[in-house]
Amino acid sequence: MSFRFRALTAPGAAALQLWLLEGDPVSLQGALGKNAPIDVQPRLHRLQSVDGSVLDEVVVRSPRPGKIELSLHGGLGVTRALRARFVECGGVEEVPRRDAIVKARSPLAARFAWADAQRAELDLNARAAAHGGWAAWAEALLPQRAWAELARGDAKMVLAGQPNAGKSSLMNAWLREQRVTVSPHPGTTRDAVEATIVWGDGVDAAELQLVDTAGLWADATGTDARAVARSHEVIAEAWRVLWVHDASCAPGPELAAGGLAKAEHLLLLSHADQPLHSEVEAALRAFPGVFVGSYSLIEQASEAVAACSEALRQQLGPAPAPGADFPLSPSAWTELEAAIAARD
Ligand SMILES: Nc1nc2c(ncn2[C@@H]2O[C@H](COP(=O)(O)OP(=O)(O)O)[C@@H](O)[C@H]2O)c(=O)[nH]1
Ligand SMILES: [Mg+2]
Repeated sequence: MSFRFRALTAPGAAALQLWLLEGDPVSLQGALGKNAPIDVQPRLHRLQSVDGSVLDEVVVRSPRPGKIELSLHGGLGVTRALRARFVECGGVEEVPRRDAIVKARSPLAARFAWADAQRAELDLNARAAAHGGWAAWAEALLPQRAWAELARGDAKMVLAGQPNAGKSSLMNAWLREQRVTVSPHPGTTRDAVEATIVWGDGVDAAELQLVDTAGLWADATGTDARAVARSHEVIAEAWRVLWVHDASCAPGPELAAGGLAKAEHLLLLSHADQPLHSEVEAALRAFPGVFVGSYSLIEQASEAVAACSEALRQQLGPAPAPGADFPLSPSAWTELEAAIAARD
């Protein structure tokens, strides 16, 4: 005779933990101890560990015969002792089925993981077939691909531009704290500095990693050259690049189409409180991506952050609807891209 048990609360230390036990009533009585009160009403009980010492004072409730809910304190020591006792009494632990949902770190991740779990028994080919085949599914889904990266927590928004453009000022404003050194000396930020924010609203709020870079400068040598090389690497791997350019300075070739800037990139002009450089307008016309606006990061930092956020929202378009069949795994997206490439 045996019983099954599983945690209903997320793994890790917490104030309380809740467990569900199911099996034949005799095994369940053995699991809790022969004197344990088993009733539809919640009852207090001193649960003993394998060695006979009191493990915790727990609340036992049996909504129906063969099923027990157990609430106890949430410490990791209590969890270990509880598992040991149940295994000793012949219990078999069920791996939580909703693991991805429990691990989800944002509302967007949780709702996509939930929708994915509903289709766990279907393989990707079956899902693609239900949408008219891989090519048709890919065509419908690819415009929303950025949402999959956001939901996975992999989305990196890299702040790039020349030294002293205001990248760290913008990053600080976004984080609403002094996380990054802001300094008038070029190259103060040597390495890429990352911080995670929760971006977006309600059920679409997702983790977004902001990455501040040292910046790009043409005549760099020594450690500066290494910092510039690192900036290039981070830009190449970015989910999005947000270019920051000091509007009172001449733009570099990186902002023009054919330079580093791409159609999905964003551009913010800083130093709007200073005279506009004569070459900036032409650079704006050549920029292949989305122009966010001109701001003084000294006087209008929060407006600049709101504008970046809004530009990103516009660019991404609406998130996949709740319950939509929207795959998250990178392998699914590789297949979708291959399907589009094969069709072209
Ligand atoms: N007047 C003015 N100064 C700014 C603006 N944005 C940044 N700064 C100043 O420019 C300097 C460099 O800014 P920082 O954010 O460190 O630039 P980064 O090198 O791109 O990270 C600092 O002294 C900032 O206070 C702006 O819009 N207007
Ligand atoms: Mg900086």
